[in-house]
Amino acid sequence: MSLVNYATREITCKIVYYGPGRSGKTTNLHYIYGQVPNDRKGQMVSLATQTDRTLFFDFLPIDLGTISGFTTRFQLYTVPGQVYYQTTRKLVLQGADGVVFVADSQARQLAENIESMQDLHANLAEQGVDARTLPLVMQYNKQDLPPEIITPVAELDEALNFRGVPSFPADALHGPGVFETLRGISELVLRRLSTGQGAG
Ligand SMILES: Nc1nc2c(ncn2[C@@H]2O[C@H](COP(=O)(O)OP(=O)(O)OP(=O)(O)O)[C@@H](O)[C@H]2O)c(=O)[nH]1
Ligand SMILES: [Mg+2]
Repeated sequence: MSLVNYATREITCKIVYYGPGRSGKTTNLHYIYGQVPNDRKGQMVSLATQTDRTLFFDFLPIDLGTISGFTTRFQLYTVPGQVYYQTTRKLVLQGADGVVFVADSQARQLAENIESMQDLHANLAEQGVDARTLPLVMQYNKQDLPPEIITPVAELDEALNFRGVPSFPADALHGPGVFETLRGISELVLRRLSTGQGAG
């Protein structure tokens, strides 16, 4: 649902951070917000419960600068991961140009990751989106935790990354992997736009 305005030469794309509850989606946006200079970002809007769980969504507009003569903006959203916010997740997912799936690398969260990936596929199917071609990257977050309590990246890929899309180990709390992930999804979304498949 990217918006391309030829008159003003502006492109706006919607990126959705998806994944199970507490995987670190909001933390990604906070880190990005903290790093992007003021003149390249808008206000971050977060609607959260008192315990910091995302209630509706987070929203962060960032300016990527000029690409091929177009002012390019990305609107980053997070869905609420908790199972019972299904309706909100569908609303936030609507019209996404790209999805970042944030998995929690903790071994005890493997089933939640798988369930959330199935939920993503079901919601895309319901919205008539081809899950095989939508720009998607995987982020295996919380890699800072001790190796004995996390699932190795190769196993996470095996369990979750059916399409073999780019995957990024990350520690969103401290930063490593956050911008690599954002760059990964940006490239896929912009490539799709430039080949004309994403327009409309
Ligand atoms: N150790 C560690 N903790 C993390 C990391 N990323 C997030 N956390 C912590 O995990 C908890 C949940 O993070 P959030 O970013 O709120 O998770 P979320 O995916 O937005 O959760 P929902 O809004 O409920 O869907 C917080 O306590 C974060 O500080 C990470 O890379 N490493
Ligand atoms: Mg959140």
